[in-house]
Amino acid sequence: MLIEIKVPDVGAPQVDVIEVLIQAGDTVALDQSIATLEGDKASMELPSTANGVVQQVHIKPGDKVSEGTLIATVLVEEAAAAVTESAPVKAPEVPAPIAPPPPKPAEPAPITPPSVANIAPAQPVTSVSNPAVHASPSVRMFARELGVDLGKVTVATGRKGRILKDDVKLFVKQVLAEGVVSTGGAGIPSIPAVDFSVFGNIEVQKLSKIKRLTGQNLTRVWLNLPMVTYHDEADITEMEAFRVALNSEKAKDDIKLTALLFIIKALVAAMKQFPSFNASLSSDGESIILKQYFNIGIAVDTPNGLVVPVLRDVDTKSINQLSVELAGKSAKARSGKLLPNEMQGGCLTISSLGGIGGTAFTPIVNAPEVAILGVTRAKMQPVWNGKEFIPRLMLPLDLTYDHRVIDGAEGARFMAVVKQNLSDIRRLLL
Ligand code: CAO
Repeated sequence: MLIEIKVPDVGAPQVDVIEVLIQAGDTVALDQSIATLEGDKASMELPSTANGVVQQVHIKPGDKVSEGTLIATVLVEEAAAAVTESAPVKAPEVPAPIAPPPPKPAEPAPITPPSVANIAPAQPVTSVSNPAVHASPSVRMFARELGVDLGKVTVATGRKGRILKDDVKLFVKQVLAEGVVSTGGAGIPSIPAVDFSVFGNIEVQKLSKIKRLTGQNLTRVWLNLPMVTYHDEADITEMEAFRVALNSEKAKDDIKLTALLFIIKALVAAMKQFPSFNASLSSDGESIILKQYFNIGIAVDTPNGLVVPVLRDVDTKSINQLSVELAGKSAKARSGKLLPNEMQGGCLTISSLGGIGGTAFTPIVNAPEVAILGVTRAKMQPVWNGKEFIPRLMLPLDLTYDHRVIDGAEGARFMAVVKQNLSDIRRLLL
């Protein structure tokens, strides 16, 4: 026989239909939620009053209904009908507040120890009952079952910003695809998803694995390290003349010396004077680990993204040796053949955009290292020598450091020594 399920006394003259949870052909059980209604003060799940098969659904989201409005017709077995017809309507268990209380201030991000590995560990999604979010009890239950914190679901496609089941599913899909929770653990809301196709034609390209891992690592560093970037310029006029002379001598060999090789040497000489630049913060943040080896990472631009091969024991190698090693490692990096151990153990990194251009930029520290040196294009500039302006080749340098380990004055002093070493490379012999 056919049973009509109607809106019971909901304590309000009229309520809105927020979600319809059944469709024709569905089998419903007694007490199963079939729709979500929302009044001025609360939202409620409407339970089925019958066991059977839905024949027709008479409401849709957005409808206004009142006591007695027909919700659905359900075909039930004769025997069950006698029992189910008189089933009472269940009062809503946990009414969701309509006006959410103001959100709690975000908790500060825990400073997690940086790790050498590039892959951020996947954060488990936590099950947190968050009364401030706007969602029906059935969606809350669904989220609880999946262990999803509704507070982290930023796409809410329901009316008045209500989170629907599909929004929770989308969130879970995104988390699984990314391997991490996109909020980055600092209580920072993630950037909402936008359907760009609404504004014009689009093409979706998958990020390379290197780009995805680099992105995760950079985000982690950005959130964990208080970074400062200090800009300065080194006069490399003499160094450049020497470099050009050496290169013309070596024209018959395959070796080409670029400014970067001298910068590597100048940096290592400064690190010897400032051990805190050749250090890492211990994982508990209580001490500094000073390194007695000098390995320099070089950021290399490859078709698949940024990779950082490490030149080991730079202090023991000549500029010629370093030139061969850098050429070999950057070629390997560009052809994707660099081995993982060739990218590990760096003490400090150089990111040189000098071959491309630029006047300054703010590189991000390659944690757990404590600093990174950025280099942009050297340029002839008029420099005042006390009597007149003379043309000098000036190299822009950008030093970003972890302010937990390095103070501003120390950063400036370190940079002064790097500059001095580059301006008079005889100092590298000392
Ligand atoms: N000022 C002026 N000219 C410079 C220069 C500088 N600071 N640095 C390099 N050049 C010149 C070189 O002398 C060379 O000139 P010639 O062709 O006339 O000989 C030319 O620019 C190209 O140099 P290069 O880039 O091939 O060589 P390099 O040793 O300077 O750098 C490497 C090697 C691997 C670091 C570089 O090729 C590279 O990949 N840089 C990009 C790094 C990067 O992407 N950093 C960003 C990280 S943050 O996203």
